[in-house]
Amino acid sequence: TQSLPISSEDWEQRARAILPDGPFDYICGGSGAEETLAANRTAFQRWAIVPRMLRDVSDRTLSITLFDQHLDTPILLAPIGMQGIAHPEGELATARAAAAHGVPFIVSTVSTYSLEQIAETMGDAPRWFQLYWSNDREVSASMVRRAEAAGYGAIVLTVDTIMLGWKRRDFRNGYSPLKEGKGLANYINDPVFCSRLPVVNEESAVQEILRNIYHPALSWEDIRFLRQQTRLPILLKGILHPEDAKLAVEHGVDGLIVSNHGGRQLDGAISSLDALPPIVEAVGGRIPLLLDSGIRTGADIIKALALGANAVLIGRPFLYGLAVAGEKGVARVIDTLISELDVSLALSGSKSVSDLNRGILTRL
Ligand code: FMN
Repeated sequence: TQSLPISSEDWEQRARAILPDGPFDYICGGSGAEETLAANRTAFQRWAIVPRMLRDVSDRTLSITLFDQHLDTPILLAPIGMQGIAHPEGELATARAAAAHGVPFIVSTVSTYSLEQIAETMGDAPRWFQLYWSNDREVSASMVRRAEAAGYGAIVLTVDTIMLGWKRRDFRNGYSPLKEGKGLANYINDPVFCSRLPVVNEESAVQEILRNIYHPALSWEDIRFLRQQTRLPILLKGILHPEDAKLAVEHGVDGLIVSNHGGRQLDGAISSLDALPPIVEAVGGRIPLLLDSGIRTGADIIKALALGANAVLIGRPFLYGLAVAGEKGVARVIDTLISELDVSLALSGSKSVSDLNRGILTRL
């Protein structure tokens, strides 16, 4: 048997060899000309770490506190929908690997298994629920109630998907994972959603989801409604403009995920790392800031934290791990990233991820 890969590039190559073109391109690709996808990587390369020496870093910690919860590392697994296209065990395998590492798993609205089934595999391990807004807001409210009941610790509302990004690869392949039925579980197990269907079957569910899942009318008014539905922390995922960050704080949002959806939504959008510093300034420490899109190495995490992120999410790398080796693959991706982060922290001359600051970075 081939040994498991170490780098995210190797994982990607192995996944490409296993998966058909449709699912692989859907996972790896970005929108439009994939300029934002590329920018997410070059942004990290434009910052360099200027490490400090002779600082006795024998006693180190990667741990952080987020919403009063202790976490062993500043890493979370990003919400990735329809994981059944990568591996038959999908989110169940991911959930087990995340739970074993104490890494919070953010479960997508369009997961292949229901949020309750996923929660059941996780015991007390930390998990958050990612909400795709529904035009029928009672459906959104119902999903939030279910997430609360199933022990999810936060609601992540994704705000950059009011329409589907323009994905040339999927057009070429004629591929649509939702239509393959891999993202229905949370809908067909939702009493409010099902009460809207003429008949409860896969086809009518897909039609109803397609009517509901794109919501160009989304506005701050909906945030007010969501705020009234739950006492769980609410994070907005997909904020890139500092003015939106300020508005989020004014609307009682508890945290932000600075993200361009891994370059899958607005092509031409700013990389999330470049968007971070102005948002850090606008928010002024009032709420935690997380970042995703392009995190691949321990050094990337050091750079994001030094620029003011409190934690980061990883996306595609763990999904490649899932495709190649199921739970073991996800576990290995998490393990190697944590080890790399620890080595990078020590060699940067820091004892704690929460001490990192701009003083150890230079802009190239
Ligand atoms: N973000 C969501 O908020 N909900 C989703 O259901 C969702 N599905 C995704 C499916 C795939 C295949 C990929 C690659 C990303 C998806 N995302 C989704 C975006 C991720 O949460 C995350 O923002 C992105 O993958 C981070 O970038 P990275 O892949 O470069 O690490």
